[in-house]
Amino acid sequence: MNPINRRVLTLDEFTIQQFRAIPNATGELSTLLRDIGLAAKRINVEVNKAGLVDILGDAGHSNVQGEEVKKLDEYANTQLMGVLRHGISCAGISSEELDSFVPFDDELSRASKYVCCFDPLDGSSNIDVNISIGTIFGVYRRVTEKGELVREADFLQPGVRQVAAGYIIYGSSTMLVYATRRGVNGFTLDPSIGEFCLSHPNMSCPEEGKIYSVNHGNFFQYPKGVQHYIHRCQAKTKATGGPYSQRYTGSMVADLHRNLIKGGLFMYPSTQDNPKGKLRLQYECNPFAFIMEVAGGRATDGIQRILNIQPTSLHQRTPLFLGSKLMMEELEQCLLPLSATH
Ligand code: P6P
Repeated sequence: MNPINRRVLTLDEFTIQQFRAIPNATGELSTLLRDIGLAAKRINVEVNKAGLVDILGDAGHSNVQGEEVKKLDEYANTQLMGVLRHGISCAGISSEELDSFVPFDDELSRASKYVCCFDPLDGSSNIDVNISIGTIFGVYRRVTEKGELVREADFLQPGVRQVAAGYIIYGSSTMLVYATRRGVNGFTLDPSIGEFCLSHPNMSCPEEGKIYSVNHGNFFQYPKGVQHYIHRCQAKTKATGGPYSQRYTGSMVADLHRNLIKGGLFMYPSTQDNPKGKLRLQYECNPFAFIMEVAGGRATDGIQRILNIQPTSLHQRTPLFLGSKLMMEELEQCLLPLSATH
C-alpha cells in the first residue's frame, strides 16, 4: 500500500472505536486515555530537552519513597495530576505524592467512575544519563458511589480489577502502550502532527525469549531459587534454547517494553535490603502485570499471581517476576521450594 495513503489511526480515534463497541460505554475511559496522552506529550517535550534547561538535577526534596525527587519527575507528576483533575478521573495516587492519595473534590470528579494509580516518571535516576524513562498507569473503576468523595478503598483494589493499564516510554521514539481486556496496542508519537498513532496493533509477548533482566549486583542477596534460575540462564546453549543475553537498564519501562516485544523475563526479587522487594505494587507492578497477562505472558511475586495480591497500603512493595510464559514456567520450577515453604 502506498505509504502516503496509509490510514493511520490516532490514539483518540482508536479508543473511541474500541469503546464504542462496548454497550453502555460513556466515553469516560477513552477521554481518560486521551488526557493521559496529552500529559505524556507535555512531559515528552521536557524530557527531550532535559539537558538544555534547568530541569535536571534534584528538586531538593524526597518523595514518598524517600528518593531524591528530580525536577522532571515533579513536572511529570504535575502534568498528570493536572489532566486527571481537569479531566474526568476522580483521583489519583502517585509515587510523588506525599499524601496518601489526592481526592479531587469537585463536582465533575465526584461524578466520574475511574481512579488512576501512576508513577509519573519511573527510572528518573536515568534522566541525567539519557537512558529511556517512562510513565506507568493503572485505571480502576471506583468502589465508592459516584457523587461521593473517593476513599482509600478505591485505590486498594487487586490488579485484576484494572480496566486499563499502560505506560509511555520516552526513548528513541515516544510510545504509549495500553492494555484493556481486549488487547494490548502501541502508539508512536508522530512529532510532525503531535499525535500518538497506532504503530503496534495487538501486541503479544513471545512465549519464549532469550533475554533475562535482573540486577546482578544483588545476586548474593537473592533467594537460592532465584540464584539457581540465574545460573540456568547463564548456562543456556543453542542446544537448550539459548544462549541467553542479560539486559538490564535500571529503568523498568525500558526493560519491560523490550521484553514485551522480543520476549524475555524481568526479575526484581526480594533482597536483604528490600525484603518485600523494591518495586511498588499499585503503580509499577500491577500495571505491567496486567499488560503482560493480556499479551500472553505471566507475572508473579514468586509465589502468587501479582494481579491477585490484595493491597493493604497504597505504596506497598512486592517482589516481581514477569515475562514470557515458558520462561516463567522454568523460573517457577526453580522457585518451587520457595513457594512450598511459604
Ligand atoms: P535497581 C527505577 O528506580 C526502578 O523503580 C525501576 O524502574 C527499575 O527497574 C529499578 O528501580 C532499578 O532498581 O535497584 O536495580 O537500581
